[in-house]
Amino acid sequence: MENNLEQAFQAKIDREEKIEPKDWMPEAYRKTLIRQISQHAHSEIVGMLPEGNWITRAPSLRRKVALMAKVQDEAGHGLYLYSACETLGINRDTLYEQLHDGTAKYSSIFNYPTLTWADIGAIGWLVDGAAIMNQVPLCRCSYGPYARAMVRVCKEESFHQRQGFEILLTLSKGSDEQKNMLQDAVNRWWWPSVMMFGPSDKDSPHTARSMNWKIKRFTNDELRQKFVDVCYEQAKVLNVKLPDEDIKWNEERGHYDFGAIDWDEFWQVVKGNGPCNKQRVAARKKAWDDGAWVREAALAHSNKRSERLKNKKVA
Ligand code: FAQ
Repeated sequence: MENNLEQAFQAKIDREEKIEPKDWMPEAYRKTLIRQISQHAHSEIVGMLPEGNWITRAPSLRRKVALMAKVQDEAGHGLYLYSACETLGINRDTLYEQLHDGTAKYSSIFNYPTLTWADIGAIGWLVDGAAIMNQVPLCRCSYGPYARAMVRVCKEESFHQRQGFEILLTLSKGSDEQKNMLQDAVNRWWWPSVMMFGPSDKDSPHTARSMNWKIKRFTNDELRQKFVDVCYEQAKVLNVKLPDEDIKWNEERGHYDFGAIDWDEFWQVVKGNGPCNKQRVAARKKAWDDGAWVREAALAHSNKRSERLKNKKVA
């Protein structure tokens, strides 16, 4: 019986039909989606922190308004993604608990500090750029609610990428000090952005199955390569050097070769030992604790309202 259901499920995926919340699905598919979508939602919310750090110090009103809008967009992405995740039968409080107690991951990239204004540009260009590369294919993910959430997220992310690039382009035409600030930010954000795509395919335990289920449409290494190819050309426009001595065009492959990734650094950051991991989780826990009175007030209001409605019905 289970076998037949599984075959019908896979056939549906192979026909490029979407799986919806009430459809039968293997437990492992459900768990994989909860893991990936919740990690993604947490990343959006934690990702607000390094950028939020610069709202009060943005160099002009125009930059401040754009940055505030971007950070708000990330909150919105987190909310769509938590909602998509809840359709798989897990509630939001449990998801938050998993973030706070460290059982759920979020993207390694948000454990690095934002030291100068150029870092805000570098996040837009490189981090949003990497996010788009990874997320556009997720618009075709086999799970309907996730795929639909990603359509809007991607539209907004591409705008974020452009605002980041424009910040850097402005710096690239500025004083020597501004040009140095730009180069320094790219030096620090390049490799963590390249790592964002996850472990290389040979060390990625989930990729093969997720490709078969059409949750993922490309492997981590395929997406990483596309990212490097695109960024190399964009770096020329910014007149900035990517901090990789080994990056060069490979005629045979039709791609840029690039240097070795420091996987030890990646896993250290994923395991909680990056420069800002503790600070990020502490900030999220504090926000949760500080919001307790709002949750209590909202609950008291909704209990009162249902009581009133019940009394009305009885009368
Ligand atoms: N950081 O076998 P795989 C954004 C973990 S949103 C931490 O390859 P999978 C927007 C992985 O969970 C950025 N952990 O796993 C924004 C797994 O651990 P587990 C987030 C990582 O799932 C911009 C283990 O390693 N985007 O930036 C990372 O098939 C600016 C083995 O890995 C998404 O989440 C990492 N980088 O592929 C916001 C996109 N990479 O669970 C603010 C959706 C891997 O076994 C400002 N997610 N791990 O303990 C995905 O596409 C996939 O989940 C991957 C990982 C590609 C991230």
